Amino acid sequence: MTSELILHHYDPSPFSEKVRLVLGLKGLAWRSVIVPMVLPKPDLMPLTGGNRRTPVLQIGANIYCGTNLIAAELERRFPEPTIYPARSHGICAMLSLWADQILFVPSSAYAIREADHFPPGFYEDRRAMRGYATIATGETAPHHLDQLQLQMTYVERTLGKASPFVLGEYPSIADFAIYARVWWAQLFGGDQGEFAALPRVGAWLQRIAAIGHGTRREMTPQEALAAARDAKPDATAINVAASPVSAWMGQHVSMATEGLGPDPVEGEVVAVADDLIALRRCDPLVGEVLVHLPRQGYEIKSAKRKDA
Ligand SMILES: N[C@@H](CCC(=O)N[C@@H](CS)C(=O)NCC(=O)O)C(=O)O
Repeated sequence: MTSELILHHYDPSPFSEKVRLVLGLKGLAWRSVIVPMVLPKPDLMPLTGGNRRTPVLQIGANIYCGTNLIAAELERRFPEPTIYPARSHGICAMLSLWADQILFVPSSAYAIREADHFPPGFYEDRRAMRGYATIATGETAPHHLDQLQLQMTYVERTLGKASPFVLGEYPSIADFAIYARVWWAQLFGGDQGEFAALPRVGAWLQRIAAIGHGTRREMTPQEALAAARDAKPDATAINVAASPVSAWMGQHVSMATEGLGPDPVEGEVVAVADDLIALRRCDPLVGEVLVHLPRQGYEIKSAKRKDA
């Protein structure tokens, strides 16, 4: 039996929205597990081994972190329709990084301008995660919106009659990464005409929203943990690459993001591919799991086995 696609996410999560649209484009059925917006996340940690970021994709005992990696894995398993039309992997990766990291800044600062929409402790949690305050008050919100609008003019200039999507005729992961930022900025208190001056962007937003999320069915965290416990991880599907980091194969390592909020995950390297490293780890609650982490933006270090 093929394992179900389980997305650990929460509704007001822009990175999750990006993945939900991939599921929508591919017309997939998936199970939804809602994770808390702030730490602690006791039902997620047994699966990821320390990566708290949202979303996480679980397929049996295979765990995938990072939205670009999750999208690539969904593409590998369900190639049609593609999220990289006309061999656009490279440009998609570049545009996704722009959306995830550069567009991220004003869109998030604007989105979280009012505390009413967030659980208690939200700002403190994010401050601790990033190491700096991310709160946009009423005073700074217009500046962040201005920065976001400015960057969205790049998208306005890219879209045209013959190019309904960022890369032309077909939607791609680049559309979803960019859309997720605007969706997030408008989630609380939009639409107050934030993008009224950008008519092509306005029509494009509606086109992307119409793609939907596929077929979502809720699942409890306990059911998801049981699904991992009952499955065996499988590294054989990974296209192992000859790369400078393949020297890590078989070693016990710690992988942490280079940026703020490192969230280190430890395990034994069992596969190295162009875009990912898979770590095998054992958890008392779920047994053996394979945590797939992106190589992009992650640092890998030798670590001592706790049981050694
Ligand atoms: N590079 C990561 C970033 C994910 C991310 O930062 N997600 C936000 C939510 S949209 C997050 O994890 N916030 C903290 C949390 O959910 O605990 C990815 O592509 O998945």
